[in-house]
Amino acid sequence: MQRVLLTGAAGGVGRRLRRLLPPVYPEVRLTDIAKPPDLAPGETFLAADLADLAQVEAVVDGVDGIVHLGGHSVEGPWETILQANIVGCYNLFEAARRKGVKRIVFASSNHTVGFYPRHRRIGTDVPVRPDSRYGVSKAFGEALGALYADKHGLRVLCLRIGNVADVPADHRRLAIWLSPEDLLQLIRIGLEHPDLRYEIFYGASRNERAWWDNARASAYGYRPAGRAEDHRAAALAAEAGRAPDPVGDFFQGGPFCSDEFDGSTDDVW
Ligand code: 15L
Repeated sequence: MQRVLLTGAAGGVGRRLRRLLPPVYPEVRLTDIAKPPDLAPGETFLAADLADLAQVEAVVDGVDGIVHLGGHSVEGPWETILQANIVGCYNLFEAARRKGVKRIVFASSNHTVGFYPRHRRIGTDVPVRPDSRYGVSKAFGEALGALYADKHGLRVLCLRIGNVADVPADHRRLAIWLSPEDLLQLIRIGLEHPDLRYEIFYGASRNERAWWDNARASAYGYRPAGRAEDHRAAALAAEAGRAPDPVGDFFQGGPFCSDEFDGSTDDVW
């Protein structure tokens, strides 16, 4: 794997990966809708709007693998999600097919399964239970990845990312935190593992409070090094003064579940 494209390079996760990818991959091309303000002299950047297929084809041309972080990374109005995450994700997979790209690592999200309760441990084989339009768009991306793997032979790894940060930010993130270094380990499996065709992994570090069974990732050799509990005191201190959220605190997706929740059904509990 020589030439790698990183979409969403200007975002928080993209910024962290820009430090970690170049020592591993000789040629990293960055893209986003607008140039990152902190672009370093050696970094190669090409702007593209994911909603424009011709622009996406131009940026994927000549790369071997793609790490697709691009799109809208939280809940948003339907039009925003539609263009950035549905149309944008389709354009990315279709452009990759047309240009002969071999592998895609797709940044999916824990919000594909956010309406599972926290007391339930789930693998990646459960039906999706999205907690937002954003979560639905990520489930769409996972399905699209399966289509392009089965029909067109792309090798695709979908990462249901918890929360990428230098340290876990709060109580919920103690269960779902993913260190940037562990994310790199997962990406390397997606871009390099010879047996990988299509898989879904959870993007989480070695978190003792995890709600997820990440056996598929372990089977491919994932050995996370980050341990959320090492940061427990600071994460719990960050909770001080937070108002209780009965819906968000019960379900895995947290505030994405309580946002717009209208309480009109008991079946979800
Ligand atoms: C996500 O999918 C978001 O991209 C990220 O910004 C966080 O909100 C994260 O989920 C989370 O669940 O904490």
